[in-house]
Amino acid sequence: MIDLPFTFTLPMPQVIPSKVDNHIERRLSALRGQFLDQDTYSKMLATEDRLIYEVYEIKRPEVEGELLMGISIVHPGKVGKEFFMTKGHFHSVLETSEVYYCLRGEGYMVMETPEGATSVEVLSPGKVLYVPPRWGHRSVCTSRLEDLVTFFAYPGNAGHDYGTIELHGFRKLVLEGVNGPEIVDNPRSQ
Ligand code: S6P
Ligand code: ZN
Repeated sequence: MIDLPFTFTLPMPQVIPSKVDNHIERRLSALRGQFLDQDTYSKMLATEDRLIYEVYEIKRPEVEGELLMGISIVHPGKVGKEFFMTKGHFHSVLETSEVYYCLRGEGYMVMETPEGATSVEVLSPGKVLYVPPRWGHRSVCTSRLEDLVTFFAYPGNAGHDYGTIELHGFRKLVLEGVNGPEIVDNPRSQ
C-alpha cells in the first residue's frame, strides 16, 4: 500500500512537533569521556545526571528513499568552560548527508571528516545548514539561558556511528572565552 503524504507543525515557542513517535533524552552520563575538563565532569555527575539534550523523532522506515525528521533540543549549560553538546556521530553510511534548520537559540555545529577536514558553523534562528556526505556532526548550545533548537532531516538508511567520536572526540571544541565562545583544538584528538 502506498504511503499517504502527511503534515505536522512545529508550534513556537516549545517547537515540539505536533506528531512525535519517539522522545530521546540524553543525560550527562551519556557523554562520558567527551568533555575536556574530566574532573569537573565527574564532580557534576556525582551531584546530578543533568539532562543535556533531547530529540523528538518522527519515525519512518529506515531505508533508502525515506527521510528521517525531527527536532533536536540542546539545553544551555557548561562542563567547566565547555558548552553542553550532543554526543555527535558519523552516519554509518558515510555517503549520506543531513539538513538542519535552526529555530531557536545560539550555537555551533562542529563537523569533521574521517580524513581530518574540520568545519564549525554558527547556528542561529533562521539559518539552514547543509551537512554534506562524510561529515561527522555535533551541535553545541552557546546560549546562556535558551535552548538550541534545530529541525533536521536525513536519509532513512544513514544509520549512526557513535563509536568513532566516543574513542577520539571531535578535533574542535567550543569553550567559553573572555569575549564569548571560542573554537579551540582538542588536545586529546591531535
Ligand atoms: C541524526 C541527526 C540528529 C541527532 C541529534 C542528537 O542523524 O544528526 O537527529 O541524532 O541531534 O545527536 P546525537 O549525536 O546524539 O545523535
Ligand atoms: Zn546525523
